[in-house]
Amino acid sequence: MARSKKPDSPSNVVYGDQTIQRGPGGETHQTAEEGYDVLTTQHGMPVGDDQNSLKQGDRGPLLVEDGHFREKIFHFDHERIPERVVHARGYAAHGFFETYDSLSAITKADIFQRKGERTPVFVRFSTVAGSEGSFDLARDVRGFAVKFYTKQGNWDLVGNNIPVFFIQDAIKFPDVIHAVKPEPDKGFPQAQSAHDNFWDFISLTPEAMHMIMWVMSDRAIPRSFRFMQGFGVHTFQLVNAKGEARFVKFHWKPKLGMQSVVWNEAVKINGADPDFHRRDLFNAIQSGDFPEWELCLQVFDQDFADSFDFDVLDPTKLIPEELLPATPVGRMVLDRMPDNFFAETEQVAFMTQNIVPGVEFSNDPLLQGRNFSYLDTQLKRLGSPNFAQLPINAPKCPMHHFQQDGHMAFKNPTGRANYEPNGWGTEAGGPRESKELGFQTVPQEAEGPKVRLRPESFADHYSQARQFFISQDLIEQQHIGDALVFELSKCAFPSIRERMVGHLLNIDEELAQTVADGLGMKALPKAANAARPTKMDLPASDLLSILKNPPESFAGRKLGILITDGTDAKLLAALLAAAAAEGTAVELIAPMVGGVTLSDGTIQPAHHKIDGGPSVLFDAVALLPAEEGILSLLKLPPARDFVSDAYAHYKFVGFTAPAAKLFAKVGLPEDLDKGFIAMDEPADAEELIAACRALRFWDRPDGA
Ligand code: HDE
Repeated sequence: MARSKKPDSPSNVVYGDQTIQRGPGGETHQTAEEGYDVLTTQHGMPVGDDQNSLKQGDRGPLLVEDGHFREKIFHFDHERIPERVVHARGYAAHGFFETYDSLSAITKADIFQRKGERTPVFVRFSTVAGSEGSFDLARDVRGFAVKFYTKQGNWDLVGNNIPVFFIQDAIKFPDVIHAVKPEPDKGFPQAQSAHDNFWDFISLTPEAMHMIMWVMSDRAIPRSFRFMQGFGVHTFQLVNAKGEARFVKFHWKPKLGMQSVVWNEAVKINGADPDFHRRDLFNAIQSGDFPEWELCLQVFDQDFADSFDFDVLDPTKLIPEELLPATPVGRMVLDRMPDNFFAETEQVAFMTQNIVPGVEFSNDPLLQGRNFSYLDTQLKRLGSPNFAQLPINAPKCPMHHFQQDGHMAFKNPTGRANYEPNGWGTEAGGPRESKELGFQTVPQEAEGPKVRLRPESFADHYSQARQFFISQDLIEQQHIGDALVFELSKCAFPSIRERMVGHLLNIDEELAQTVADGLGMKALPKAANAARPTKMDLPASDLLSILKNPPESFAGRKLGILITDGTDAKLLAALLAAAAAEGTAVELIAPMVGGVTLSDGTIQPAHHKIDGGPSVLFDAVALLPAEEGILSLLKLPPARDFVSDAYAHYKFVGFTAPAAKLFAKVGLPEDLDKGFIAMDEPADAEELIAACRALRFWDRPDGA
């Protein structure tokens, strides 16, 4: 074995105001003597050297007695917990729920008793199919899970951004999830429904058709979490102090309105910024632009439920708001990011069975099945029955019980009473049940034989699918058709495509024909056998459309401004001021991140180098190049993509005259449409921002 060489100490280096000490091998030593805390092991022993493991001789071998090395690597090896089996990729924030008025007439839930009262919440948004490291803009349902830390315990409203679901009975959940996840022999595709297994299952599952209309719509590619609605999906019950129960459906409505991206944009965003939705929520909250939703309730009784042909216990159905308005009862504001992603976002354990007095389940078989699932999954993920002791899961109200011990028990009872009844009195005897304050299930009749049967009232699979489709704006209908063609084109088996078109024939013949044409089918297949014929006369519900319910402002959105050397400083300042007045965020893009020299000689740093700030990351763009800067832009492919993508994605584009050269280079029509706003002088800045309130210029015939 080679003898060790004599250490030859390299000299220390100076970075700014810091002197970094170098060891003999050139390694960095920043020591506590320089004012830092002393680094210790988990057991508190101060560490003398965190750069080198203990070796016999300076070139090894390693020694087993190095406890610090062993502990550090051991802990690292165990850093991961199992990701969620569904909804693995998520992002969360803290905030509060504020009750508008007392709802004591319909529920005794403490959270709804007092006007203006604020209850802390933790909200996690997620995609369903992808793994933890997948990209944000998958075409997928989004989870919308809210934990209310009420004074009567935690209430978890574990919902989605779509008000209906794929299946009617929880026993089918493993099947639908297996089908959408990567195919087991191949291990791909990741975070995508565009593959044979998914469409094979779906095309054999007529009850999924209503949900399929939603997941093929723009709802499945939201612009960000801040622009999504949320839904409790199932019918729940509210119970008042008199024990009177009513049905309820929960809706969350975003203050900023709804907004989605277009599919071609989604595909490119996933490459440019896989964390697009995470970054959006993080940046909005950190900059004080707190997202807000209203909680709205559809409350109804059994007679109203009986007035429908469908069953309110069927989670593939919704109640149109035109028939029963959703009344706002409070608002939720997200105003604080977690301190630590793992401790809070990863370890938060939502469970549908977490309800509070005044809220009860219905007999929806999907909800009932979920109530079994979530406790199991948390034990698997968090590894101990004490997961409710983790700070993110612990209630913020007093908590007393006799459960004890187990892995990682760190809140332990004192005293001798760990059972009841006991005779140790109020001082030492521990807690007791309360008929008055405690949860009492409202007594409800149940009857019938034990059966494995799907009720007949669940049999109409097409009427509401059709109703959703005809409620959409024409552009949205076209997107649904495009999405179906895209997804089914990824299926290698023609039989699967045909089965799907067979279902579409029961929803809307024109849609079926469009999809068949888009797939290059020579003839239409037979319509699928329907357990119940489609009701053709259900009226459109405009409130189901995103585009029919536009926002009034460009607030909360983002403008990307491309600048070069020589950009007019006054024009830029005017645009920044107009955006700030609207509440629009701005990011600057330049050929180099170090920035440009503006017309008045000031150096303006940029947020992005041009290839790191493509136009897909912004809701609208402005190109403010000067003559002296345009020539270099013409040579840059990312600058050309910046323009052609903004055009194809129907974006509003503000521009100075020199930008016309770039437009010509990428082949935009000479006669620019009204989505292009010329910016000759500072006053034009407001015109651009005003135009952007429409979010997109859909009248561009050759958009993506
Ligand atoms: Fe879930 N679901 N789910 N789900 N679900 C989970 O619980 C399950 C369903 C939803 O951000 C799991 O903690 C079954 C409908 C959200 O942490 C698991 C069924 C809706 C989240 C589970 C459903 C949801 C989950 C996996 C069929 C909308 C993420 C990890 C009966 C109303 C919560 C976990 C978070 C998570 C089971 C159907 C929403 C395995 C069995 C319907 C938002 O327990």
